[in-house]
Amino acid sequence: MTVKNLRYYREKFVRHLPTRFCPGCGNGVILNAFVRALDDLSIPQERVLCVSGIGCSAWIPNPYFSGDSLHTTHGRALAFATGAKVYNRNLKTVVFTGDGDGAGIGGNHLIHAARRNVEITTILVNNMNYGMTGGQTAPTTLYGGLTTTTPYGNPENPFNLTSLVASAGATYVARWSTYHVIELTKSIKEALQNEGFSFIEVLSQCPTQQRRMFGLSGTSSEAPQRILEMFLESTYIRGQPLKNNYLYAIPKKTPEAVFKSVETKLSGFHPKLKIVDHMAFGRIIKINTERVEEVKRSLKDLDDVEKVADPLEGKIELGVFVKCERPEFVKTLHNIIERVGENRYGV
Ligand SMILES: Cc1ncc(C[n+]2csc(CCOP(=O)(O)OP(=O)(O)O)c2C)c(N)n1
Ligand code: SF4
Ligand SMILES: [Mg+2]
Repeated sequence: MTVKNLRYYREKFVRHLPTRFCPGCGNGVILNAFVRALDDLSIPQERVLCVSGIGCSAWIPNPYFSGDSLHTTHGRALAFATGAKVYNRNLKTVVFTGDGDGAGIGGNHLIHAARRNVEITTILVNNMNYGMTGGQTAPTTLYGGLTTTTPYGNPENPFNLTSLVASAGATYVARWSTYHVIELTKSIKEALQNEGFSFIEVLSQCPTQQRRMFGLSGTSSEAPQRILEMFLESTYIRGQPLKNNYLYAIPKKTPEAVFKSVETKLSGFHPKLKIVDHMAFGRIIKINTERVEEVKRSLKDLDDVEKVADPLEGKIELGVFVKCERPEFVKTLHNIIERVGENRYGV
């Protein structure tokens, strides 16, 4: 990936308008990764059509991307994009959608576009809630998550979107987060070159709504950084060597209140302790140690600790999950149209 001056990308690819995104929102990071991918592949803007539905994430291309875009109705971006692609196969058609837009109201379009293997790159911004309308629960909200419609915790389990889309038939499927910008940019480049349906889920920070969701009680200005660090803490990358020299203590009270007793209990092991935010467990104590099994045993009889979690417990897998070839819908459709014109039957 070649890295140019930020001003270059801004002048070339971004409309100069006041931003509507809240401070620290992940949507700007995703636009940034997208335009870098286009630039790296030397895809001219005139060859790109961005399509979006409704939601904060739908604003990434429209109005901010300086190129053709179609801002459609809630959940229907993929239906519009399919029509556009059938009409003009030469367009690089890219859908920006949210988790509510793409997996809730538009969930059916998503699985069928994947099944058909339509050559569309879909970037689904998963901020785990309906950001634009005030932080309601989405089909991606984590179990127990606090949203405005689940103030006592979400009773539902979230979709595993990459598994869903992979099993529906997409030929490129990946998941990254707004922390993993280099990998995300590389993935967008791969998706844009795939002759078929490409799907990238991006875990994205929505400080405005996720402060409540993840119980981040600090100031609003520190939330974006804390959420990004939480994405790093709560994920692992498929195929990369995993560290096993740490574990987590999930406290019964606040981690600050329990820190001292954990430190005292483990003093003989000389571990490094740190309070971290974790998507599955909230604010917990991370214990770095080479003597994991002994530390685990020692913490078992500490009253202040609810549970000890292994490194991978509750973590979300990132990476590229599918990269394969299958007949593409629009190409097949045009072949059929040609055969109909020539009155030829059969495949
Ligand atoms: C048919 C219809 N139903 C409901 C709405 C209200 N609405 C606007 S945006 C939105 C949710 C968007 O959530 P998501 O796709 O996750 O986008 P985010 O704002 O989180 O990026 C809803 C329900 C609408 N605009 N149209
Ligand atoms: S509500 Fe969330 S997703 Fe929407 S602009 Fe604000 S931070 Fe971004
Ligand atoms: Mg959302």
